[in-house]
Amino acid sequence: MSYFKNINTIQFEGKGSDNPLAFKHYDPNQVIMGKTMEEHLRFAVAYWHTFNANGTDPFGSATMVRGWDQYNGLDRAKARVEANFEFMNKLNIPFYAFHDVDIAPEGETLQETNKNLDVIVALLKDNMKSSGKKLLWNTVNMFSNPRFVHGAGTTCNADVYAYAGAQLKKGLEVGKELGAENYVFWGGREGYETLLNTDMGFELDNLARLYHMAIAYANEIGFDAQFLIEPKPKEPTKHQYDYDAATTISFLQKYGLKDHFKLNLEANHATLAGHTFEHEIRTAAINGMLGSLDANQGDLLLGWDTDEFPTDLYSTTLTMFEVLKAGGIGRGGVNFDAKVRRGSFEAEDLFLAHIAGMDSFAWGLKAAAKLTEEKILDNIVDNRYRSFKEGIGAEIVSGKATLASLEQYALQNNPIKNESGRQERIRLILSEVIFSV
Ligand code: XUL
Ligand code: CO
Repeated sequence: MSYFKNINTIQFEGKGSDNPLAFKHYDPNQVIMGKTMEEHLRFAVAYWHTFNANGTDPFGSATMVRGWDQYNGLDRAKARVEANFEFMNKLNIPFYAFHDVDIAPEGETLQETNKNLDVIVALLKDNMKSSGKKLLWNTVNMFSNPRFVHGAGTTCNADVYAYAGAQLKKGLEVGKELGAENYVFWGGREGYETLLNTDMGFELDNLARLYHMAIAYANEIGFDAQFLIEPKPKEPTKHQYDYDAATTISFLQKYGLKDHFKLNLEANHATLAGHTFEHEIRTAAINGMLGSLDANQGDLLLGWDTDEFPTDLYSTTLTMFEVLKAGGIGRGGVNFDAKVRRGSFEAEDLFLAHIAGMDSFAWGLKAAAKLTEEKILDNIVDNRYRSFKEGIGAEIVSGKATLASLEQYALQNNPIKNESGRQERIRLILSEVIFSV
């Protein structure tokens, strides 16, 4: 059965094309800096936004009725599997990502839930085999069900903690069964509302215990996916523990977990934390912690996670510049953790939105490659720090300098001269590069 009958396979037609259902920039086979675009970008479809979301918001009900909505329960779950592979095939997207509850309905008991998962995982596995599509990552949703009202790994209720452990165990088994490249932890309810009723230190100790158990179990079953933590500063909790890349890295370091994890960074989470996406990526990269990307964008006028498809070329360019600088995304990918707007309710919009995201990232990649190959920003940065290449600067970098030698130098170096950072000029150069590719 086809769920997107009126849509044909989306082809690369190039910049001259006026076909909305074609790529203008994403040419999977185009080689850039020694790798194809497909290898650089490793795009993934986010199951939850594309096959589960229906346009509901806090003020209104669903606006989107999809082909699979004619079914219920496990039948609908099976229909979504079919739709997922048709969608990936038609868009030529190699990866997908899901939460356990996205792919199979929760039962009345853990036993029933796991049975439902087994049915769908077997179906996914068959489809992956015949289509060659891969799982970028899976995760378990330990935030939607009311049992997680006080958290999962950071709950005050040991029975809930035990349930979370059981759910996580199954998630790791599912990941292994489907050969997931990564396994993601996003702690939606791992945070708190008020210290008046919260033992923060104890909650963090417990969260670390859960991660240690996950590492032990993955080793035991031979699940070799890269573990990723996805930082977010708030929403749904007020103070989320994995606030941003830096906070998450220090947590991992404190608990002896750093070697077992990398980060899954999301653009809109970065902006909620008061950072740019490129800041978060650079922070991860300089600590050897860049894992994968959740690609989306927020709205400057709204203070919550709007999960829009990424179309801001300055952001996609700087994102891909950071990725190239870090030597690539490795086992990670560019996962569209993004949803069509409530008013974009037609099935065709799912395609148009992914095309917009993929073309924007491909465009960004081309611009980033030009910035990198022509050393446009590198030359600017190198020149800016040139005082550390010789004289007193070289002594500082080599470790020869002492406070006394710095004082001796400073005493005879008067006046000190600074140079302009030329930010405005550089921004215009960036615009020129983006619109030249
Ligand atoms: C929530 C979010 C999640 C994670 C996976 O803001 O980004 O969808 O990516 O749980
Ligand atoms: Co995300």
